[in-house]
Amino acid sequence: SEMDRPDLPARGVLGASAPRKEDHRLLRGDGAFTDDVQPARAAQMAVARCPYPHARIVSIDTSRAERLPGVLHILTGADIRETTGPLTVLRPVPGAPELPYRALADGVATHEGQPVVSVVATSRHIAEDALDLLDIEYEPLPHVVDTMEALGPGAPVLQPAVLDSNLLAAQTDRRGDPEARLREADVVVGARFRINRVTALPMEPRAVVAQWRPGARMLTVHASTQVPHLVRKQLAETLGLDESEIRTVAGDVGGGFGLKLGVFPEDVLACVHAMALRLPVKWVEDRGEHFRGSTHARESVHDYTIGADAEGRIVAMMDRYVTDLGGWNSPFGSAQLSSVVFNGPYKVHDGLVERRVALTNKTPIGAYRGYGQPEVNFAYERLMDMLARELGADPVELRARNMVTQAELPWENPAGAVYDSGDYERCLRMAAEAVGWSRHRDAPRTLREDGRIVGIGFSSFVERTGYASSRFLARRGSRFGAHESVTLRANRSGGVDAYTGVSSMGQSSETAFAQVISHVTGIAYDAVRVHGGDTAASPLNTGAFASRTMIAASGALKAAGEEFAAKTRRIAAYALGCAPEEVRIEGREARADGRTVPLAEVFTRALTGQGIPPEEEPGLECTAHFEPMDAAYSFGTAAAVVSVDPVTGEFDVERFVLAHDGGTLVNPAVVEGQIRGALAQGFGAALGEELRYDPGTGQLVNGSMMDYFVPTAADVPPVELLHTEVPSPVTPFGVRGVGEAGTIPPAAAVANAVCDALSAWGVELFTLPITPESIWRAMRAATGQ
Ligand code: SMO
Repeated sequence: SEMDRPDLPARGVLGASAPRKEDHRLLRGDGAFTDDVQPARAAQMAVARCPYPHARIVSIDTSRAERLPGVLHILTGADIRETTGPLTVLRPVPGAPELPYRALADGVATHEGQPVVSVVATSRHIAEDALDLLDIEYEPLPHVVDTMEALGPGAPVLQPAVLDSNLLAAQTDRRGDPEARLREADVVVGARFRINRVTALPMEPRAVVAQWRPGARMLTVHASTQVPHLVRKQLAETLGLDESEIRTVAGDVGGGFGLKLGVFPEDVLACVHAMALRLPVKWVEDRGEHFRGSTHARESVHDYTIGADAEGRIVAMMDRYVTDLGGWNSPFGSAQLSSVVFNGPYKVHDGLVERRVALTNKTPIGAYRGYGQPEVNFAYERLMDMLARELGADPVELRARNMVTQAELPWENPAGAVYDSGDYERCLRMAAEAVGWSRHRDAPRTLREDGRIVGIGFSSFVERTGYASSRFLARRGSRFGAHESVTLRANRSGGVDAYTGVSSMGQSSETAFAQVISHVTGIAYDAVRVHGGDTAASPLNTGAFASRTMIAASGALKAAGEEFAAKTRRIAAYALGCAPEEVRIEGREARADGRTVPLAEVFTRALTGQGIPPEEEPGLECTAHFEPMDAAYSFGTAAAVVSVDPVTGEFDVERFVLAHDGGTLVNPAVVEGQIRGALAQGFGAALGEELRYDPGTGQLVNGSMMDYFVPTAADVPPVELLHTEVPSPVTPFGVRGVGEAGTIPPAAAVANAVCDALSAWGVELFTLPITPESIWRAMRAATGQ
């Protein structure tokens, strides 16, 4: 019944767990990351960063640094103001005024770690030594690091030239009259939920190598990025160059996770230095810089309320939240998907979501895998359990009663998101069954022999993947579209080279794209090679984020593949002396009626123009662009089994089951890897990650791998994955995105399990991360101690 669409593929190469094409080079240490780009005579850049959360730059004296042998070039904010424009923002916060941001602080720095001076020298260590010789006089200004205080009276205003408070923007989506429904509701639950500030922490930090050939007017920029074509555009705008004068290349990218979603100050600085010096300039971020100078994520405060009638039917959902943007308007900040899916999988007519965006003197917030969805899931799923307790209802049945049903889809939520298709309840039932919920439900929550109490918690979610059409984006003020593209080019070995702007960052696009091309054309999977991430060798595209790559690219792969196969058949038919309709492409051959011609011969004919039909043009190269008609919504339910020591708050996640639907699976092994990887990041944020600022000094106090919790294999609980495969009607082949789902449910499922175990005390958790200490404190609060 899942496969009831005739246009869906039977499981062949599309749907197989094909071995990853990327693994050969990566497992042999043969990956080519930005740091592997080693041009002769490359100069190295180091960056002096503001040590204060908020400071006026009174003066900069670079003379001592300039005299250090080996120092080649130094830039300050004044130089940058003359030579570049502000960094352009890819996706401005809707409704927000522009906050011009330069690659180096222009008079005032608004966060610790903001670049102030950049130095290029013959080696990185000389460049770093030169930083110590810079005489920069700062006048520290009053700072604010707490999100709610930043919006309160008396807070220092970060952008006084543009704003009279730290409220950058406020937006409300509403449908119906949720306030009236709440007044009439039989039960209302609500709380303030605090989401921790975390960071994506890719294994490879950011990196850039810029090379300028003035005679050719060509700037070649190798960068570790998810969006080479967008970085090219942003660099052109900021540097005042023509786009044709820039080539951006992303080689292997050692994790992006949303963090590498646009141009950063250091990219611009490396280019400015390279153009001034006429030498290649390289910068590779170190981990300390990464913690302060890249982007953070997630930090937000949700005041969430749900009202229901006595039967447990939800009558209103309201989320008023503040998202903390940090010190400037980063290219991709502000957790906008919290608004889009604020009601999760639950059917509600009357709803409201209000988003306020606050500036604080902290590292800017950027995108991070999940992009707003883990945050809001924690709030609404905690409240679903609290609602169940208020009503004396089974939390599984309460969820099932309120989920949008398969028959009701497509369905538009109060924020205007159109959920496309799915069977939400089925995933919920699968997860509940897998953890033995019906037995556990009625069992007393008593001490086990080891002094622990076992609890089970659930989290159901709907996840937006891909992100809608360019028309929708234009309404929201986005500066880019929604399309993907590919060029397929025949080679004389009898294979296909595919060129895409998508860079390879762990999402297996080379593997999955080759599967789709092979499926559409009939050409052997092994004969398809995917080249990604080079703006000079790929048609214009959007990039790899928002779980969107397969959703958008599959349409381009399909269209280009069909055109490519049709011409292949016409030339093969000419060679075989038959009609094109009689030709089948199989592996590395074209066949008709028992006779075969190797594709190497067909493609050689095409590329030489010798031995092709007279009306046929030589060459065999097809480019297609595709824009999906809307986002697809993945969904699922996680169930956590947790044991808690009620005295100390120590706990273990003993089992974690995720029943998930990613639509048609192009490569199940890749999907499983994507989900497990995202779950690890979800557990990190749920169980320990938290970037902490000292309110007195405004300093990040745990900005190192020694101090910041990152889950290791030993910290990630055992995970059991279950899949359903409901095809999406809005995407080619019925695919949904799968890259981010795992980040969404861990926090809510684990918190709900802990609260289930400790329900006799009425313990409720409202804050992330969940730690033995936070549980112990919640126990004390609940028992009035
Ligand atoms: S947070 Mo993702 O790379 O859209």
